[in-house]
Amino acid sequence: MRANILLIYTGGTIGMIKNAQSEALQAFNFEHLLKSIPELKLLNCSIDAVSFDTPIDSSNMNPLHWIHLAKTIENKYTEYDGFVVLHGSDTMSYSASALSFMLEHLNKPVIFTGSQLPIGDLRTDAKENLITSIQLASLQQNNTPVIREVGLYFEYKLYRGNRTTKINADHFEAFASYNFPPLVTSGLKLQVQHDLLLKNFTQDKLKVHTSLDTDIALIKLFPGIQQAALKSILETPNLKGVVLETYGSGNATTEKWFLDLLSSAISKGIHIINVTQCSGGMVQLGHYETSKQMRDMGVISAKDMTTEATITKLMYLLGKRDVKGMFQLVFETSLRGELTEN
Ligand code: ASN
Repeated sequence: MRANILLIYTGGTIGMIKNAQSEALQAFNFEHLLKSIPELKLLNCSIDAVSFDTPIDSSNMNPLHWIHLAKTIENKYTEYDGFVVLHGSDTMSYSASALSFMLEHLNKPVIFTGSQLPIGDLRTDAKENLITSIQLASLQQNNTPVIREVGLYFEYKLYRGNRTTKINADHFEAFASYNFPPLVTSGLKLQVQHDLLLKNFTQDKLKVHTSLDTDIALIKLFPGIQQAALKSILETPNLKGVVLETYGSGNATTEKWFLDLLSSAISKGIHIINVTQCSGGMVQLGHYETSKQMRDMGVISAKDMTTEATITKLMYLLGKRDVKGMFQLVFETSLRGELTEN
């Protein structure tokens, strides 16, 4: 069966051109991008495309754009077999993570991709990234999509979107997924790791969640962090959740002022999520003396989630009314393959 694919263009380097005066790269229109890849006509699938009215550099991405993306997919869900989202690389891991939570019971592929060099550049990585993403979104077995989750394809690898992080601003290999292996590797053939794919064989209809709560903060610990700075963040009006980037397997200073600030925030109903600053590995609260008290006061473990997945999961769960009494349990459970349960 010839798959129907919807390309959703949000902007990013892939479609950018240099401003003649300032020489800065800026987002350009979608027709320019499509004209630059005549190869798309050779693919064995039919492709339609929609574009953001104003394509953006992904540094301008925000939750309203995620809602727009999720609704676009919802409105076109039955018409298409797969979706490819063209997105700037800077915040692609945040968007892919957010969409993974927002699209519940997804049973079609949503593949994020982009490039490090614009499509018009002679050495561009855009063509391979885009063409292979479309092929991945078209993969079918017994007339059903092989990939049924949000993925991120870049430089010969398809990763689970909510496991990725941008690791390099200069290399073509811009993304990594340190805590989960690639779902597909593109060599002479597409090597699909079927056992790693999410098995969403659900009969439930796609459910799109658009209520995201952004009353949150991200705090990265460093030796010498000041009480006044932490206190002022924790006293932000309406604050509902904090992602705390800790050391190693979830460790932090045991100074009294620090633990007192955390425990008073928790007693005010603020959720504190402990995620590691390390690129790989897992938070294990109580493994060291320097995380035991946080565990005992009710700090939540992000386990081996990325910061991107932790932040977007926090926005998603704070926006859901039905998890109130079970917030910690739900946060520490894998909802879309974003963490390893142990
Ligand atoms: N600044 C660009 C963006 O994220 C970077 C890229 O796409 N490579 O939109």
